[in-house]
Amino acid sequence: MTDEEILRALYDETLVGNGPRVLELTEQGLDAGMAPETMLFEALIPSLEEVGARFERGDFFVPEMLIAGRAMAGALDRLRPLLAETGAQTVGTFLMSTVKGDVHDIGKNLVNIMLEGAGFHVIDLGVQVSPEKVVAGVLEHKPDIVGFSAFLTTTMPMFKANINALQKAGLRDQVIVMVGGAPVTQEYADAVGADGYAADASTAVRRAKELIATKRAAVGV
Ligand code: B1M
Repeated sequence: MTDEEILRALYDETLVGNGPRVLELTEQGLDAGMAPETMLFEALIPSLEEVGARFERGDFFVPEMLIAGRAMAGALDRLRPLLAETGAQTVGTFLMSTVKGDVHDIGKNLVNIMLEGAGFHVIDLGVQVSPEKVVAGVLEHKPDIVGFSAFLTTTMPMFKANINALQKAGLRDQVIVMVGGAPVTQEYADAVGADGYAADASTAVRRAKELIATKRAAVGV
C-alpha cells in the first residue's frame, strides 16, 4: 500500500470503528516509515471530525461515536510513546482533567501526549473530575498549570465551578488555569477567568510554555 492508501484506509476504518484494522494500519504506516503525526493529523483526527459531523446530521448515533472513539484511542495508545519521545527536560507540572459530567477524553489525552513530548510532567486526574478532586489534586501535586477540558456546551460551566473552588481553597493565585475542548472559545475562556485557552494540542503546548514563562518572569524565577 502507498502512504496515501494507508492514510485513506486509516480514515475509513476509524470512521466505521474497526479497531483491530486501525491498529494494523497504524503498524503498517509505522513500518513504511510514516511519521506518527501524519497519521494523527491527516487521518485519525479528520475521521473523528467526520464522525461528529455525521452525528450532528443524525446519520450516526452514540454507538457509532463510541466505537470510532475506541478505534482512535487504540491507535493513540500505539502512537503515544513515539509522539512523546523527544527527551526534552521537564518544563513544568501540568494537572489535567476532563470536567465533571463529561466523559470525553480523546482530546485531553492527545493534549497530554503533546505536553509530555514537550517536556511537561503531566498528572491526569481522568474524566468526570469534580471541583473537590481538582482542589485535592492541586494540594497534592502542586502543579504549575491546571488544565480543564470540556467537550459539551452543558459541561463548559464547570470551568467556572472549578475556578471558584480553587479560589475558595486559596489556591487560585498559585496556579495557572488553562481550558480547552471542542466547543470552547477564547471569549468563553476569558469570561470564566481562565489564564489561557488553546484550540488544539500543539497550540496548547505553546500556550502552556508562554504562560509559565510569563509567570516566572513576573515572580523573578
Ligand atoms: Co460525544 N459529543 N457525546 N462522544 N463526541 C461531541 C463532543 C459532539 C461535538 C458531537 C456532535 O454533536 N457533533 C457533541 C457535543 C455537542 C455540544 O455540546 N456542543 C457530543 C455529544 C452531544 C455527546 C453526548 C451528549 C451524546 C449523547 O449521549 N446523546 C454524549 C455525552 C457523554 C458525556 O460526556 N456525559 C457523548 C458521548 C460520546 C462517546 C462516549 C460516545 C465518545 C467519547 C469517547 C471518548 O472520548 N473516550 C464521543 C465522541 C467520540 C465524540 C466526537 C465524535 C469526537 C470527540 C473527539 O475525540 N475528537 C465529538 C465530535 C467532534 O468533536 N467533532 C463528540 C477528536 C479530538 C482529538 O478532538 O476532542 O476537540 P477534541 O480535542 C482537541 C481540542 O478540543 C483541544 O485539543 C484536542 C486535540 O487537538 N483540547 C484542549 C481538548 N482539551 C483541551 C484542553 C486544553 C487545551 C486544548 O487546555 C487545558
